[in-house]
Amino acid sequence: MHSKITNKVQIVSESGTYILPENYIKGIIHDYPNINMDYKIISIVGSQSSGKSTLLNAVFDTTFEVMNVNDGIRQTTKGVWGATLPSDGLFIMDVEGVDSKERWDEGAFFEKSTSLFSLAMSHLMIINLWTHDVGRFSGSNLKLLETIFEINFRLFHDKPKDEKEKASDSQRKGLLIILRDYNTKNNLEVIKETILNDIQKIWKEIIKPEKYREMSYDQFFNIQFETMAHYDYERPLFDSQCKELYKKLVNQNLPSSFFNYMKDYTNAEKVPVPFEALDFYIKNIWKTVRSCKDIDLPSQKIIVTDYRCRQISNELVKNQVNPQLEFINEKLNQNIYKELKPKCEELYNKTLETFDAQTSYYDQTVVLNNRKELEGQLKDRVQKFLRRQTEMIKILFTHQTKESIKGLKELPDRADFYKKWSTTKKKLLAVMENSFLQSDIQFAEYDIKKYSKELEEYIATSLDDLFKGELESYTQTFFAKEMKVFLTEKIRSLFEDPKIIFWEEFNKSFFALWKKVIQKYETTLMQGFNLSKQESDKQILELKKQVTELVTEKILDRKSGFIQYIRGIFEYNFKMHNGQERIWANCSKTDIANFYQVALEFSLRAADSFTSLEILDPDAANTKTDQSGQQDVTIIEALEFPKLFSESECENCKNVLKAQAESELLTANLKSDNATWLQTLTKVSQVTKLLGYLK
Ligand SMILES: Nc1nc2c(ncn2[C@@H]2O[C@H](COP(=O)(O)OP(=O)(O)OP(=O)(O)O)[C@@H](O)[C@H]2O)c(=O)[nH]1
Ligand SMILES: [Mg+2]
Repeated sequence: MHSKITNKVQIVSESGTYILPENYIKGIIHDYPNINMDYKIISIVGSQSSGKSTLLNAVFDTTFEVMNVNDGIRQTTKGVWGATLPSDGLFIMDVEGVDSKERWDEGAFFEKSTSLFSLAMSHLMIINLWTHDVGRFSGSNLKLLETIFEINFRLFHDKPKDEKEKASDSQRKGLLIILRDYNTKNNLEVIKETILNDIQKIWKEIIKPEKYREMSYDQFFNIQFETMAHYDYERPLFDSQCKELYKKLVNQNLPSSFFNYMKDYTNAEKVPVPFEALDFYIKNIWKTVRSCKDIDLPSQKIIVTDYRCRQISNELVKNQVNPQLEFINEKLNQNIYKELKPKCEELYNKTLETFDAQTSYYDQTVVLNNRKELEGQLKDRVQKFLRRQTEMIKILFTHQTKESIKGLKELPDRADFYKKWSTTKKKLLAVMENSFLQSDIQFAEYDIKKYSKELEEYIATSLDDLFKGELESYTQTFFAKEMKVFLTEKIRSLFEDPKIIFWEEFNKSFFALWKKVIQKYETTLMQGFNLSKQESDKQILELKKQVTELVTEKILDRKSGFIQYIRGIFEYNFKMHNGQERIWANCSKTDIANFYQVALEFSLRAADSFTSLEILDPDAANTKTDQSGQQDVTIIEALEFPKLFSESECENCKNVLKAQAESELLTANLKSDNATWLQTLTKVSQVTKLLGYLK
């Protein structure tokens, strides 16, 4: 007749301790997972030794302790017991009888506790009454009903819904009054009326909280009746009534089902909590009952849901998440982890999927809060991973950038520098960006773009700086190798030549050199460094600047010996002719004055020429031509030359030169005069000699 029954189990001990074994509910849910959202709890209360356990055993085939007649009238069921009929979706609770003689002072409190507990837990509470007690209601029977009504107020905080909605109100409890030892001499209708009148009376008399004052008892309870024949005297009838009772308790589709009033309830309304959380729910309610606090079933549901969600979440973290995190952590300890994104995403999705599946039975608002917490935990951990990963990417690419720069610097020439430089830059940026993209985990909400941008900037700036530096150093090297040595030597030799005006000769040599080398320089700039004509011209100007700096430096080096240098020019031009020293004695005063004039003017011009740099621009496109048809001087444009010697320095030098020149002139004239006098003397002596001959 009955489905398999799990062993009876004690829920609350005789002393009032919650003792349901931890794995009891787990074991049932493991074997009968369908029970989770489809079960009902039935409890039985009534006076001691009123055949409660006997009835449960007869209806459900359970094995609750029953009194042995030979032991006399003594209490049998201690505390609260339970048994599950998994295939029928029933959880039966057998409760210690009320009015027990064994419990003296503590008795009333214990009775109230077990009654409140049974009422809180049950969908249907069976109230076991002796038929012959009805009408001459003994104190204990009345007291029991009164207790049930009173304690019911402690189950809820909120008002039940209004009259119309009461049928679907899950807060409504089923009360099944079973009349024992009922026989045909009794009149059920009269008995029912008697009981209902008594109930009405009790309801009126009990003290109701303000908010419930206007409500009737059937807004809280669905009261039904059932009769049972005498167990000993009418056993066949008793047994068939038990079978009927079983059907009405198990088959909700029967019109006579005791759970008919629940047929419109939603699944969530039907069960207080999923069966898997029943142990925690029972424990919690018992704890609340014993601490004399109001129960408030709706918040108990939330507490249990919250607890279960936490438990599910913790178990997931422990069994699924942590090992995976540890695995990823290990990988990150070694290096950048390429699989970080897919691994983390898979972990995140799978964990939440499992969480959702396991919590689908619970109140979703509570579930959602817990889900968010779990999401947050996962996000936190993954963010930490991302921090490490991005740090490693940064280190890697900083290193790679430095290595690339080293490689570019070490290139043997600059013939295709730009090509190699830009390939390196593009490749570095692309690989770097890809590394970050591979670590872009959406759910972690980690601003990876910020890091990628930072690194992008670093790489770009480093390579751009390298480019600028290389360009500059190429110019420097080019100047040093191709121009400096030659020009230095040239300047030195020009200063040793008194026959020339410095700039005229310098520019000739400079132009020749420029013509020889500039093509190579320009080609490297435009092909090797990919400069535009304009950029290249700018760079060429840079080269010209180097030339002017070198010339300036070399001229200024000679500042202290400048007067001597100019004097050298004067002396050479005055005193020498075709590499031979002039013989003043052979020169007329007029000649001397002429030589003097030419040499002085030349040396003064030489002195004047050093007041400014007069390096001509070898690239001057439009050299001006003056009226005489001679090309004008076109100084290298766009460069600010320092003055070599100031006007006054030059003037001073010229004055010194003039003074010295005059003294030279004097000497020359004197030598010439002496020669004339000597000549005269010689002539005189010759005349004298001749005269002597004539004598
Ligand atoms: N008159 C009568 N006696 C019954 C009936 N059912 C059981 N008994 C007897 O009543 C006695 C008590 O039975 P239990 O089933 O242990 O009663 P109980 O209400 O569970 O008792 P506690 O758990 O101690 O409160 C036993 O001796 C049964 O034989 C019944 O229908 N009519
Ligand atoms: Mg019993």
